[in-house]
Amino acid sequence: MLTIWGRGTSSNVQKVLWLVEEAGIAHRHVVVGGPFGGTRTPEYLAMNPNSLVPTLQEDDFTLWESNTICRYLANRHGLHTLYPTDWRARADVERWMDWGQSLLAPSLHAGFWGLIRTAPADQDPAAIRASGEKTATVLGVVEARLADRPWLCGDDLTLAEIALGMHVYRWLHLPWSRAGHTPVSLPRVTDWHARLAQRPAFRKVVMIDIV
Ligand SMILES: N[C@@H](CCC(=O)N[C@@H](CS)C(=O)NCC(=O)O)C(=O)O
Repeated sequence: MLTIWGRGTSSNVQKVLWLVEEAGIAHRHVVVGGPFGGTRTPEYLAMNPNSLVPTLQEDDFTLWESNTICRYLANRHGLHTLYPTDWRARADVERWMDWGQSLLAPSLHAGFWGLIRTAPADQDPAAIRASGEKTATVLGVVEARLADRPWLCGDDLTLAEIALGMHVYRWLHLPWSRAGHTPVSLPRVTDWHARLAQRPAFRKVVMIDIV
């Protein structure tokens, strides 16, 4: 039996939960991390010594790092549309996954944590605004990429979407105005998000209250 450990409010856990929902992979979900705790027990640390979420557990096999978990599941279940076997097509998908971890997520971090996980009195509006501006600049790369294709890697939704979709959902729905910030309009990114929002798995896993 496949078990996914991690609270569903985590962007990295959402990637994995969206994938298993999207692909119809049977699984058990155990909520741990953040306010739920449970990631510092000897049993959990034996699976994930980082004390972070998500963690995949399948019989005696355990795995951490959300992007790696997604690639493992796609390989394990033969999801070749989501994760192509052609080397160049595969590298294109992986490139966007890496880009999400190294550029998009870090640019959004201060905005998300500042607005959602920080008490109003302690918020730093300038840092939140800078995060909003940086995120829009970074997403400009996606805006350009979508000029001639519906999905990041062509005609099909891939793991590239699964690695990035929740960040765009948050960027579009964060209460930026509380910090005096108005996000620029990125129409192709907004349309791309609207296509994601038509998918039941995305709605179920990602389109939750931002908490
Ligand atoms: N690179 C790791 C990052 C994992 C990570 O930082 N997870 C965060 C949530 S997004 C976490 O575990 N935070 C502590 C907690 O929730 O207890 C991955 O992609 O899986």
